[in-house]
Amino acid sequence: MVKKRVELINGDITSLDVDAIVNAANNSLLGGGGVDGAIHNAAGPDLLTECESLNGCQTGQSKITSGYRLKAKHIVHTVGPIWYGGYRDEPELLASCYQTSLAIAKEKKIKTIAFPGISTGIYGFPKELAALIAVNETKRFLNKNNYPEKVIFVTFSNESYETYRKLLDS
Ligand code: AR6
Repeated sequence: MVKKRVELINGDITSLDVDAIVNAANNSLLGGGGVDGAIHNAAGPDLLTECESLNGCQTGQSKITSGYRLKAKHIVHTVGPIWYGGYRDEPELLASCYQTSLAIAKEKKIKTIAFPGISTGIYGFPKELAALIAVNETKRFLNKNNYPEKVIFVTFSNESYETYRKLLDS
């Protein structure tokens, strides 16, 4: 059952002992603020060196690297859309972030992958709509695929935790 393959945690994604964590990156893949900055800080400078070899990433697409000093073995870097009011395909692009990240997890036979709320910080995507897209795309993917075995949503505030909890309980 798909419900048993989805978990929710409120906390710092960089501390998780999972096969892969997802990074809310930008098109350059060369680091930034928010969760991206936290991941680069925790993983160490070798992450930047590998990212420099990737030639960036388009919005809605994802690329994988090693996790370096993280407990997580891999980092899936996905580039969420900047919210411009919803008229520039932002929902479709955010859905694509989840689809492409999960497709990489499937291809690499990653068992457990953890997602932060892509685009919901500096990029300004409305948090409730973003959570709905995250949950719907994940359930859709897990229904059709055996990998990843488990998806963990990682929130960074009590409010976001409640938003996901309600969606996952319904
Ligand atoms: N663990 C889990 N979630 C976190 C953490 C953490 N350590 N830190 C922040 N969050 P953001 P975006 C949450 O701004 O909106 C960077 O500069 C945060 O509360 O990190 O996709 C990139 O380089 C929010 O809910 O990413 C890009 O330029 C969510 O993670 C740009 O920001 C995403 O917030 C991407 O913006």
